[in-house]
Amino acid sequence: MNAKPKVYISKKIPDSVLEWLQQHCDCRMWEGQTASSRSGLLEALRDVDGLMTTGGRIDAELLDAAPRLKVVSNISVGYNNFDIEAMRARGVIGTHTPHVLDETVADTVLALMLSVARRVPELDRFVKAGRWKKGVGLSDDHFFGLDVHHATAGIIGMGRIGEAIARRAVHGFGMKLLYTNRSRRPDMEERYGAVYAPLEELLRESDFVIMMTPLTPETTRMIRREHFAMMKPSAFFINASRGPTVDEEALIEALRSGAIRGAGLDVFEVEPVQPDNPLLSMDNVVTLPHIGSATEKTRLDMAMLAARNLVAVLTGSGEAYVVKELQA
Ligand code: 8YV
Repeated sequence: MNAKPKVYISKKIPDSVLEWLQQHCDCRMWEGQTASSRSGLLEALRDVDGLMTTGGRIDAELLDAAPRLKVVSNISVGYNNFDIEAMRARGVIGTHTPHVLDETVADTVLALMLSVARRVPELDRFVKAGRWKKGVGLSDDHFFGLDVHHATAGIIGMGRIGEAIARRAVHGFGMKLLYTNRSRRPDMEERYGAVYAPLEELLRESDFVIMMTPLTPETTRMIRREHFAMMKPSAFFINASRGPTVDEEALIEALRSGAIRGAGLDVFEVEPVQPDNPLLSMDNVVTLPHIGSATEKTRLDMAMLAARNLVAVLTGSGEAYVVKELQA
């Protein structure tokens, strides 16, 4: 009988997934609470056939330290951590976890929209600080927010998650929908009345600008100072894609100057976000620690799909979600 392929798991995964993986592979898992050091990771990869990971950079240095490596299985849908050229040059396959997180991330986006527009965290702090001394009257407009229902949402990046947001926005909140995407989506236009718009038009007309595009060289710093200047002063900027799709300095400036009304952010240029980041002291900004997909069920589903992807590539049996740039 052939020896089982060796795999290294660089972050703790649920027991049930590890047990399943152990039936097919000889597994070693990083047990630390914080991420392993880069040198420790490279050392661990010396004799493995597969790596299961979340987000660490997969570049030439790492690949050269892992001469047997055949597959890197990301426990995420995004794969901007892959150096595609370096992986292609060495024939290393990369897989990811699409589909299973779409609805959960869309829920997070709606949570950010509602939270920032209706000022939920800010007013929660107000109540808990014992500052609620009288009823909120008709003229107490410093407590008022803006409506989400029937507002206009502009989705930048109309993929699977964008569609799940569109469904909630249109069917749940009666919103009007604009979108930009690499290619037109007639299905979205028919199903949700979504209107395909050039970026500038979307920015000018949306009450909520929602970043959902993957991070690629083309989308890096796609939204800059001039783009915030085009947005309505009453508009909210929502980012649940990747921090570097936006010039964060420009976002900070737009929030400070009142060029836009607020922001809901699950992602940042540097993560974990630095404690002195000005975004953290703004009442009109709602922040989350990159938890778009973080529900119990979805994180379990993602880990299981990543495990299945790994085994499918290593054993040559079953389908794997190989990222499109590395497909044969
Ligand atoms: C991940 C994500 O959980 O899937 C993605 O691309 O952003 C999240 O779902 C994140 O990468 C951390 O592992």
